[in-house]
Amino acid sequence: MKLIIAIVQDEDAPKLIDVLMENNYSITKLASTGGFLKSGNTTLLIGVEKEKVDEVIKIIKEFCQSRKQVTTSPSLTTVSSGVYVPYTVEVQVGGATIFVVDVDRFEKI
Ligand code: 2BA
Repeated sequence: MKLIIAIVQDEDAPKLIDVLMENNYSITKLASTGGFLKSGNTTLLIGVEKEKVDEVIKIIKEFCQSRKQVTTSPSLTTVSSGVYVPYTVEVQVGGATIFVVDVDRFEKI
């Protein structure tokens, strides 16, 4: 068995969860926060048989899109002045960040 950990954008999560549920996958949804943007994203835990991993990833690819996001970062203008000036940074946030890990043991009690 495998555990798929998928970090997706909040906007994509509701539809993705619906489709995965319709396809009989069990899901746990966690509200998470990206370390860089410090804004909300969604982490899904999906436990599946090994043979189903590719199908789940295919569904995630289909329903999660990459988007540009703008964030503000403080920058030290000069070392001598020591002044922090905020500047905007545009980043491309991926459709999904996916980890597939081995599950040593799975039990429901
Ligand atoms: P965040 O950490 O908020 O990152 C959002 C986007 O900002 C990233 O998109 C990337 O394009 C950019 N970014 C992240 N760190 C950066 C840095 N040090 N310098 C410049 N740009 C940076 P994605 O790579 O698609 O990641 C989306 C979200 O997936 C991340 O949100 C984070 O929550 C998660 N994530 C990505 N890689 C991860 C990893 N290796 N381990 C754990 N979580 C990860």
